[in-house]
Amino acid sequence: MVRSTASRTSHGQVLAANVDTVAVTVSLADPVRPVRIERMLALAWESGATPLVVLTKADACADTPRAVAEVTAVAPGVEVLVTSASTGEGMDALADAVSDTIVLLGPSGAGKSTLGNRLLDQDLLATGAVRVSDGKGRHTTAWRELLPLPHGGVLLDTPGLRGVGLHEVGDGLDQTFAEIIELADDCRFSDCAHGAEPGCAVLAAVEDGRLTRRRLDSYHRLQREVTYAASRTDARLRAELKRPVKQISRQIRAIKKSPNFKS
Ligand SMILES: Nc1nc2c(ncn2[C@@H]2O[C@H](COP(=O)(O)OP(=O)(O)OP(=O)(O)O)[C@@H](O)[C@H]2O)c(=O)[nH]1
Ligand SMILES: [Mg+2]
Ligand SMILES: [Zn+2]
Repeated sequence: MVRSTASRTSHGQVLAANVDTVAVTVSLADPVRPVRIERMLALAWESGATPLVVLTKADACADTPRAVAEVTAVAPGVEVLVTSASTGEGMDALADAVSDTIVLLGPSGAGKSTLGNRLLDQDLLATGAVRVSDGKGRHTTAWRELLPLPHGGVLLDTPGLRGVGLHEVGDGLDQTFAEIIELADDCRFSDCAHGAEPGCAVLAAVEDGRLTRRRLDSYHRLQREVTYAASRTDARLRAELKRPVKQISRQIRAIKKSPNFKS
C-alpha cells in the first residue's frame, strides 16, 4: 500500500505490505468527508487487499442511519460496519470480518488504536483524546505497530494519516468508482471522458439523479491527480535513463579532446 509522500516528490511511501484487509476507519463523531473516504478506498483497492469501512464512535453520532447512507454511497462493493468502542456495538461483526492480516487506516483521532485494543482484548495500544476545539486527533500513535490477535491473525495499527495522495493508482480508482465504470459501458464512445461527449451514459445518470455531480467531479479530480503523479514519475524515469548516455557522451568528448587521441 503506497501513498504519495507529504514532500510531494514522485516517490511513494509504503504504508503497509502483505495485508488481507484494509479497515478504513471513519469517525461518526465528525461530519462525513466523502473525498477522504474515496482516497483511502482507492489506496486500499489498489493494494489488492479487501477494503472494509469501519465507522467508529456511533455513540457520538446524532443521525447514524444518515451517516451510514452517505458513506455507503461512496463505497460501492465495500462492507460498511457501524461500531462503538464505548458501547461495544458492532464489535462482534468487526471481529468476524477480521481474518489474517488487518491494517487500521484513517485520520488521527478516528479511534483506530481504541478499536485495536478491543480486537486485542487488551489495552496494548496508546490512545489519546481528540482536541476539544476542532475534534482533531493529536497523532497519538507515532509508529506502525504489528500485534498478533488472540483468535488468530495480525493487527497493524498505523499513525493517523494527514493526507492521502494517490500514487501509481490504476485499477484502484476504477474499483472505488465502480458504479461510474459500469455506467460508462453504455457511453456512445468507448474512450468517452464523460465531459461533454454526446451519448454519455455517465452524464445522463447525473442528469436524472442516479449519480451525484460531486461523485463524478471527485472521480475526475482523482483521475487527474493520478495522471499527474504518473507523468512526474515518467519524467524522473526518463531523466534517469538518459543520465548514463549523457555521461558516456561526455567521456567520448573528453577522449577526443585529449592530446593522445588520433581519429
Ligand atoms: N465516544 C467515543 N469515543 C471514542 C470511541 N473510540 C475511540 N474514542 C475516543 O477517540 C479518541 C481517539 O482515539 P484513538 O484510538 O487514540 O484514535 P487513533 O485513530 O488511534 O488516533 P491516532 O493514533 O492519533 O491516529 C480517544 O479519546 C478515544 O477514547 C468510541 O467508540 N466512542
Ligand atoms: Mg492510534
Ligand atoms: Zn461517458
